[in-house]
Amino acid sequence: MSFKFPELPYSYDALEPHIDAQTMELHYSKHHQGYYNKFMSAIEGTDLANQSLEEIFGKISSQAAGVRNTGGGYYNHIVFWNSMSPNGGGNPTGAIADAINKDFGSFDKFKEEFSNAAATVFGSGWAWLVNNGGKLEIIATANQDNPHMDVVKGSGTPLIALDVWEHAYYLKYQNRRPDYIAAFWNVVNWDHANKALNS
Ligand code: MN3
Repeated sequence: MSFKFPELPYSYDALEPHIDAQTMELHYSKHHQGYYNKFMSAIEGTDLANQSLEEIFGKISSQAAGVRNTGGGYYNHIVFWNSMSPNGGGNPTGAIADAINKDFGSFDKFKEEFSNAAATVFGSGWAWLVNNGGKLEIIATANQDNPHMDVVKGSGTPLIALDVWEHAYYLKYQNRRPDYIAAFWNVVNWDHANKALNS
C-alpha cells in the first residue's frame, strides 16, 4: 500500500504561542493518525488501495461515507501541517504574493475573505486557498471534504488549508474561532504556497 503517514514537519511546540503544543500533539498523534488508520482499513483489499488520492477523491460521490471522511481527514491534515511553519507568517512574497494581488486586489483583502470563509463554516470543516487553472480561489468545505472531491463546489490545487474543526483550537481558544484564525496568519507558510503554486 502506497499511503504513508507522514512525520509532522516540525515539533509539537514549534508553533507556540499561536498554536499550542498540546493541541498539536493530540491533533497529529490522535486525530490525524486515527484518520489514517481508518482510511487504511476502509480501502484494504479494495481496488482503491492501488489508486492515487486524486483518483479516489475524483469519484468520491460513488464511494462509502467512511472512505470520504477518513480519506479526506488523512489528506487534509497533510496539507494543513504544511500550511504552517515556525518561520511562517508575515506578508507573502514571490509568485504567491503577485497572484494574491492579481486575484484578490491586495493581501489585506485576501486575508479578510479567507478569514471570513473560515469563520463562517457552519460546524466542522475547512478553508482552502486553491489554484484553479491559474486563478486563485477560496473554497470552504464541510467535514473532511476537500477541493479534489467531486462532491465539492469549486476545485483546484490546494495551496493553503486551515482546519476549523473545534479540535484544532478549542484547548487554547475555546469558542473563539476568530482568534484562532487571526493566530494562523502568524504561522502561515508562504514558502509552501509558492512551491504548491509552481508544482
Ligand atoms: Mn483536524
